[in-house]
Amino acid sequence: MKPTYLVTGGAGFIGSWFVTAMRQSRTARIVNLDALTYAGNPDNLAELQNDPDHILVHGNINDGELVARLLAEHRPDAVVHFAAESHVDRSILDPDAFIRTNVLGTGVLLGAALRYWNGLPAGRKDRFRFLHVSTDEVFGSLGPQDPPFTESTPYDPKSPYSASKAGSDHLVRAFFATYGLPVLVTNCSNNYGPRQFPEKLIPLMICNAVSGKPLPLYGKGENVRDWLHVEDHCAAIALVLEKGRAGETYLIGGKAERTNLDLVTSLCAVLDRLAPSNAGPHANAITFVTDRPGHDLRYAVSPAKIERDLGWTPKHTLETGLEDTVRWYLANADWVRRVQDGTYRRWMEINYAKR
Ligand code: NAD
Ligand code: TDX
Repeated sequence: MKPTYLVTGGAGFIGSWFVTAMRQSRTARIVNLDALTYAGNPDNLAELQNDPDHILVHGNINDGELVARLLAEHRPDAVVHFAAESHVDRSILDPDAFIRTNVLGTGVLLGAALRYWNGLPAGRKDRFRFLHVSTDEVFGSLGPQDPPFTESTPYDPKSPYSASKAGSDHLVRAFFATYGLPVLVTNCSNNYGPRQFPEKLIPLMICNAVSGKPLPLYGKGENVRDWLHVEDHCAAIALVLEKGRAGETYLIGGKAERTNLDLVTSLCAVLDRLAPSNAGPHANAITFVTDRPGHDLRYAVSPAKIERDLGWTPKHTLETGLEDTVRWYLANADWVRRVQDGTYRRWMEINYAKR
């Protein structure tokens, strides 16, 4: 019989890619618990509209009774936990929501999962997994010449977002060490691809460029990120779920480090080909604005362990991935328009007007 996964945050960017991939490959039946915050979008799940094996539940991971009821009713074989507040700039302006969802919410989910797991019969108990999706930002910032993060890099988070994710990682690991709950933790680098909310660097730059707005780079654009296509990330998560060892952490990275300036310049070159502007090259719109406070200089991830132990390799290159992503945003102007509602415009005003 097909397994059932309880997925949290499956209407967001990465979660919706994972859920859609799991349903298209008929790997699992999905119960998708999502609070549908500004970042959660049922449009992201349009392909699954008539799929009886995808059940979208509008609810909060902090609601322990709801989580317990979903576990009792659907008897999942795994919990795959994506739900989080995920944008660093928002965490700087309002850390409370990050502590509530990322730390407390993960705690509620773990508590409910543990009680459910304790009641499972032996065979199912052995096979059960709680997979926690986390970020490379928990490791802090690298200098230009430092080797990339590995599974043994000490935690050193710097933003309220990364600190809240670090808190959730520690809770997840503690439930393994203390109670034996079979957990898996993945920490990945910056994702990109279709359906990413246009508050994050790449979709923000594409959306601003096509509407003739400035392209705001924080500081001097010197910060370095390691870019991973969301489809490669989701394939890695599926592999960790299937073959990963309980209690282990796996780092996932795209081996594609770029300064923000280099990345946005490449993006502008793609846009010049696919959506040329009458005002001249898109790169002319790059504007250097006040830096993000506590802005981590560089993230880079070594995926050596997941490559060696589980045989994962990314199939996208950054060059083709960026071009596909630009094409998607150009072809999906309706999706973009629908997410750029009043709340979005207020966020753009709050974050960029005074920079
Ligand atoms: P996202 O912001 O696009 O989506 C988050 C989803 O979680 C939304 O659907 C939202 O409605 C839901 N959600 C938020 N609070 C909730 C709550 N209290 N209860 C239930 N649902 C809730 O985020 P994303 O970019 O898809 O990231 C998914 C996960 O991956 C997060 O845990 C994030 O920390 C992690 N991650 C993201 C990246 C990245 O580059 N985007 C990189 C590394 C790790
Ligand atoms: O307008 C901008 N200008 C700019 O220069 C924005 C939104 C970002 N930036 C810079 C800040 C970062 O150096 O671009 C880089 C990427 O920024 P974000 O897209 O906000 O991502 P980042 O802060 O690196 O965090 C992301 O990767 C790790 C995700 O948002 C996290 O959820 C994930 O954990």
